[in-house]
Amino acid sequence: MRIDIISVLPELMESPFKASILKRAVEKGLAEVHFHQLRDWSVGKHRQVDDEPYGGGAGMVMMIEPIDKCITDLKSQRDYDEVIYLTPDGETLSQKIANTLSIKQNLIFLCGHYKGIDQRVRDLHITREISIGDYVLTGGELAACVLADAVIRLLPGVLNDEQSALTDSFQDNLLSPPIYTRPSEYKGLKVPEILIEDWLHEEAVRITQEKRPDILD
Ligand code: 6GU
Repeated sequence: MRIDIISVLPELMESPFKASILKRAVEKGLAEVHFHQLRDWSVGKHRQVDDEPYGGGAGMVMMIEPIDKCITDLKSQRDYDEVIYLTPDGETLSQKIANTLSIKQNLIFLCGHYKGIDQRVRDLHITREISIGDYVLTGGELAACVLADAVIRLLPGVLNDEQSALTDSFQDNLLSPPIYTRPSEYKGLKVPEILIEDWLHEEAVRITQEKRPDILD
């Protein structure tokens, strides 16, 4: 999968892909994430990407021209399955949406800023609008990272068996049960007996498998 992220603040999004599971996914070539500084497609010498809204009102609007140029340029290089605009008035992100996007090849994420983007960008290029919840962030960048994380971890080969996405909360409409690890008692707080019994049984099976597989049924 390839994700192209268009933003006025690409540097805000670099670290999530430089650690842990996402880093490994990128290193293994399972996911490619490319950042594009929108100002590189601005026209004037001031690298302007926003302007006042027609009809007045507070806040600035992201201009059509730099965004259209950037997306058109990307589209000339490959076909994109979706051009996603990250915006608080989009469809709320869910596991189902992440699953759907995880089988796509090429995605564009456009991060909104200020009061939003010129409506004509939406009409011309945007195929899907996604929000990560009912609250307002300073821009779409953190939301783009959340979406990329939710999608990339589902790509085959990204998680190992123990981390398997199939046992995730939400994947089967069941939340995860409470889990525990050692010590069995901490400041009087105990791990439920039954889990210790299960663990003892598993240990017995494991040791038998190792030493006397012939007596196991
Ligand atoms: Cl995608 N963008 C912004 N600016 N705020 C949000 C959001 C997106 N999703 C939830 N809040």
